[in-house]
Amino acid sequence: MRLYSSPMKEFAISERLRNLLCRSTRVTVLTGAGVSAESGVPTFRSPDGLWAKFKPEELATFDAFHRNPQLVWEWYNYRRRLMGEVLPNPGHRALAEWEKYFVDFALVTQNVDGLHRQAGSVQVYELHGNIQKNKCVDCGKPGEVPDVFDPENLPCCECGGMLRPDVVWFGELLPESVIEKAWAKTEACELFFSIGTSSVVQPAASLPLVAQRQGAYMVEINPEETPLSGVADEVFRGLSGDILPRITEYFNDE
Ligand code: BV8
Ligand code: ZN
Repeated sequence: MRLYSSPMKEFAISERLRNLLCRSTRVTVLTGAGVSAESGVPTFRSPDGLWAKFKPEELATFDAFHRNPQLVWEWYNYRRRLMGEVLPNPGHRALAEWEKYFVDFALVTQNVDGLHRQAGSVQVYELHGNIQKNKCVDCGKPGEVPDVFDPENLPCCECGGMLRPDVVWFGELLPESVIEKAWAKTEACELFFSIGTSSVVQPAASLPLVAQRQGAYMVEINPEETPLSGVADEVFRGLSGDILPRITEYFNDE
């Protein structure tokens, strides 16, 4: 395992990665909240992260929504407003470039902020859903929710069921078709990047290990140590918005 740390004055990549960037066709990337941090979206588990103020079991579970839908809607509306004000950063834009460069590129994200698509990525597998979408608790149909609504008058579906954010909460299964495709792309890839994730939330955190076990070269990009750092083939200790554009410079660098 090779480690390159920030500040990336003397940025370099291994000969192995340089060759893989020029020769690989099947490349899969997993991103987490860290990729959106430089856009101003707070991450979940860093000291100033979203969870610092709340506990996951308080907000991102169906029980929490059932117990206190007002509080959960308040939190999602706060995050929706925040995500309406932020823009993709150089890390998102670099990954949109990568999709054009590699023949079979898959972008698997845990993020619900939609910033990858906003940056131009097309083939995005949103493991945990999308914060801008809503669905009915009873019939599952999508539904529109006004930006601002009276917490005493929560949004409902035409069938009478309550509407909820269409994201995957703790204890809920990931959308079957999405996780199946993400898993298949992970099992088939030659090169796998795990970027901006604390590698804690399952089943997403298993993907880099599944890739490595089937023979892919597994790279981590994160300013901090994670449970994955010790087993990754190469680690870039820095910010994705800085490192991803630098790695892109090695494309076609025969
Ligand atoms: C499921 C959507 C089957 C909502 C989210 C095994 C043991 C214990 C528990 C479990 C287990 N297996 C399953 C579970 C349960 C649970 C789980 O994993 N719990 C964890 C806490 C242990 N998993 C589930 O419930 C999943 N469902 O498994 O179904 C099942 C069913 C019943 C019972 C068991 C199993 C569903 C998980 C989905 C939860 N939904 N989000 C919403 O967003 O509102 S998770 C939430 O965490 C977000 O999606 C987030 O993306 C995700 C992961 O967090 P990260 O993205 O990694 O963000 P984090 O802040 O943690 O880290 C940011 C990183 O970026 C840091 O490392 C930081 O250093 C770095 N960084 C910061 N700045 C930068 C940077 N990196 C690069 N550049 C920068 N500039
Ligand atoms: Zn309904």
